[in-house]
Amino acid sequence: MAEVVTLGECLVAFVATEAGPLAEAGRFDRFVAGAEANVAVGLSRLGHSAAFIGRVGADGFGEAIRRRLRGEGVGIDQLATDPGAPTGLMFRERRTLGPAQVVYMRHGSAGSRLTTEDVALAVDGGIFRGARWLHISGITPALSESAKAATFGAVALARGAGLTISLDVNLRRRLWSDEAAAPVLRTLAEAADVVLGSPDELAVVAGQPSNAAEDDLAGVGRAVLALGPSIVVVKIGAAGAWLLSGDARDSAIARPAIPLPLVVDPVGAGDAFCAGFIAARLDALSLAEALERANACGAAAASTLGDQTGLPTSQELAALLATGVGSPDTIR
Ligand code: KDG
Repeated sequence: MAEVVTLGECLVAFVATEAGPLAEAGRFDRFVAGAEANVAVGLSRLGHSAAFIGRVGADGFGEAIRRRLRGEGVGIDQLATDPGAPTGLMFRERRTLGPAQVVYMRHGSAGSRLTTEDVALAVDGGIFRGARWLHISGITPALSESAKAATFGAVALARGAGLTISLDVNLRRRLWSDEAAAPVLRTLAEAADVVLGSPDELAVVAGQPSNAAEDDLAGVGRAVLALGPSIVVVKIGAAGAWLLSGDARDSAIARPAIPLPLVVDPVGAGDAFCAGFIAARLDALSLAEALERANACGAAAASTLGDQTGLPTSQELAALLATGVGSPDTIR
């Protein structure tokens, strides 16, 4: 029995050990990644049970994912092994300046072959029994038509089961264009209770140009809120986070980020943020406290290499919140 259910593609990520262009990268560290799996691990470390629906290939990478998720206490009874396709992989360079290049090897992967039947089987198997929350991201519907249908299927079944639904927009422009993504993400946002995203992602959900939030962030937030969710959370990275809720349409809550002395690897920080936010809401904390926890989890993740490495435990999070600063010396 898990409090939070999520679904998507869990990948193996190879991250260059040294900063520099991918063309020159000769050594890589191997990590388990994938936005929704990162959230599940984040929740588990924060003391909340999470289960993951997905597929991996019948290969060593799939086994690495199983071992990792199982070891973190994530429920993987509904993580199927697909003998007909490999586990998805990604390669990432590291940059000290400018955006880092990512190469996916996930087209036709096992994870992208998720189906509505997989979700229905998981639900018939009782995955929603005792669950309170479904978390989805905008990556899964970008993977394939069947994964898109699986995402919508999960949302419909979760709605019927009375779960709270969160959508992390996670617009991946290497998987689809803004034009292709907008109507799909919008429909998912309409069905969600909580929508989280960066300003440009939320603008796309709102049907506006991706730079619309530069001039009118509040307008973009309100446009997403008008689609139906009761909470819209804007992740602004180093500038912290901001939210609008249906209870207080005109008054936003903003919280600053924890200043980091060094951003080691920002990838996965958004997932850590989601885990912190969901965990706080499950703990019945206020929206402001949820933002503070989310920011702290994001900072902790960005301070280490790999998506899941720095996801804090409850004790680590408490220590970070108590000191409130990002110097490694202050994290006890
Ligand atoms: O949020 C981190 C993810 O972007 C990363 O783990 C890989 O899921 C991934 C994706 O599709 O980009």
